[in-house]
Amino acid sequence: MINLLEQARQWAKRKAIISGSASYTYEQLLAASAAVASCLLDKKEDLKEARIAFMIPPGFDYVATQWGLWQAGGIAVPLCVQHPLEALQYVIEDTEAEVLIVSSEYEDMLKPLAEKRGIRLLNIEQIKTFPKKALPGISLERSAMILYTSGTTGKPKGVVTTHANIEAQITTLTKAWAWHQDDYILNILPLHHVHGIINVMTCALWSGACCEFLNKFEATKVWDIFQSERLTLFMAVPTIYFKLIAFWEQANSAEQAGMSAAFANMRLMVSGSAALPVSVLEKWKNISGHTLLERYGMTEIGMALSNSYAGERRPGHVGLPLPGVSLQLVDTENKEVPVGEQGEIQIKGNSVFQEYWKRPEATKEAFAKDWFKTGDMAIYNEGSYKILGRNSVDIIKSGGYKISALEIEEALRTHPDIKECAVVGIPDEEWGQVIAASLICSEAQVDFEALKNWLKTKLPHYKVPRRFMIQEELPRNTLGKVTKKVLVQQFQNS
Ligand code: MLC
Ligand code: AMP
Repeated sequence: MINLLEQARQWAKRKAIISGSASYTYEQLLAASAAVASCLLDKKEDLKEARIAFMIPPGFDYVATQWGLWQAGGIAVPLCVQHPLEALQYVIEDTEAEVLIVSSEYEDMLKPLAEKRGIRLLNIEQIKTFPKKALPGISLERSAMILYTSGTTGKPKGVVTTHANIEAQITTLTKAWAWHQDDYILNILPLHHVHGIINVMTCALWSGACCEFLNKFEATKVWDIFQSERLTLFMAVPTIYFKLIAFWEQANSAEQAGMSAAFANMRLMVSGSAALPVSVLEKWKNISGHTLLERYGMTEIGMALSNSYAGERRPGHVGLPLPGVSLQLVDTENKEVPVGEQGEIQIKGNSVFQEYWKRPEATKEAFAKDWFKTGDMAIYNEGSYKILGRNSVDIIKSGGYKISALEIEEALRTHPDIKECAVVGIPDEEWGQVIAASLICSEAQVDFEALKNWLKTKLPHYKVPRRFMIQEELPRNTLGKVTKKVLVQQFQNS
């Protein structure tokens, strides 16, 4: 039984979703999702974990689709609404999606692909009023969702979570952060990653709260909504707080005073998905009066560490394991490190994902016995953990998105003018890291703008390097940790 839907029945008449000028109750959500489920089932009794990909902007239709396919026994594969066709195709093909649900604006783009691959294409407008039929019972052990994440090897991998995993991820957060039915949150995050899907949208809907959606982050719109004083919670990546601060700073002093007075009803503001610079935490405190609650998580595990809701929120730290999450720090030999020494974070608990989709070897490698190896380094420091960065320089986090340096290098090496290259993330207060590429070229002159445009066609789902450096020769073992660190230094000094 999917308890999220059971929960929703008790809030039937309450407002669940606001998008634009439209508002929807839990009752409407339940009805539309049952219709979606009925249409998906067609003559079947259970979709038996068929992958249902969907490309729908944040809002009512997105949730009706997600809840609908879950009730029919499908696995949710949310597609990024900003991705171009090539990137969508990778996800659709890798998951072997059987059905593709779209909102009207994406139908033309996806129709040829659906036809070519024999995928059933449905428009959400046409299915959300479908006559209701009997729906199967879905046990919590069944797979529920596949989200894509980059690693140090190969193409992005699909992270499969079960209904039980998702429920564990939600319930630990709703308790720790005291969610209740009178809460009101704004979602400005993309809905193909856990931060937006679980922490914001699903925690709200589990709690009987209201979730308002904006299609895309815009500082001016978010400040307007803050000033309406309807929010009680807000969650974002550090880059977004940086941009909200920049917007406040360019306002005149009367406007600034008005903006800063907007937080009386706000009870919690959270930051995560990347390290929160202490400077951003402090500026935000001066502007809003709120000390951001920083927490640490990952697609594979949901949220693992959180500063305290009611107690101390220590700058530069991510607090303690959430209830139900076990954590250990280990050395390179997989032995627990003594307290106060740094080690890799390993996580165990019901919130930990089931497997990488169709990649048994990668799944096996990701675990040490039953501990998931996060690849993040941390240290325990007087009652709180501090994240020290990743143990691989090849994973870049930029704007809260995970990016594989190796994937960009592989693409760059296919360019006729590039003989060798190395890609690194360089520290940046706004983006966390910005991508930089060090190149050995066969031509003395390289047109970086042309190169960027070329790269966009090769890596349509990625942000491309912002900075380039031409080298005579790259340090030996450039792909190893030490020499990539040298490159980072060179970029920082240049
Ligand atoms: C965009 N730009 C960048 C950039 N991204 N520049 C450098 N580095 C980057 N990473 C540039 C663009 O090229 C463009 O410049 C300008 O910024 C505006 O681009 P945009 O795409 O419109 O950006 P914007 O909408 O402002 O997006 C910024 C953002 C977005 C922060 C809102 O990146 C975002 O939504 N991030 C959230 C990702 C997220 O949810 N992660 C959670 C993963 S789950 P120009 O010059 O072309 O105009 C996870 C687990 C956990 O991590 O713990 O939560
Ligand atoms: P993703 O794979 O996109 O889910 O990103 C997860 C990664 O984001 C983690 O492995 C960390 O490297 C990083 N991350 C998430 N939260 C934090 C945080 N509060 N501080 C530092 N890094 C974080």
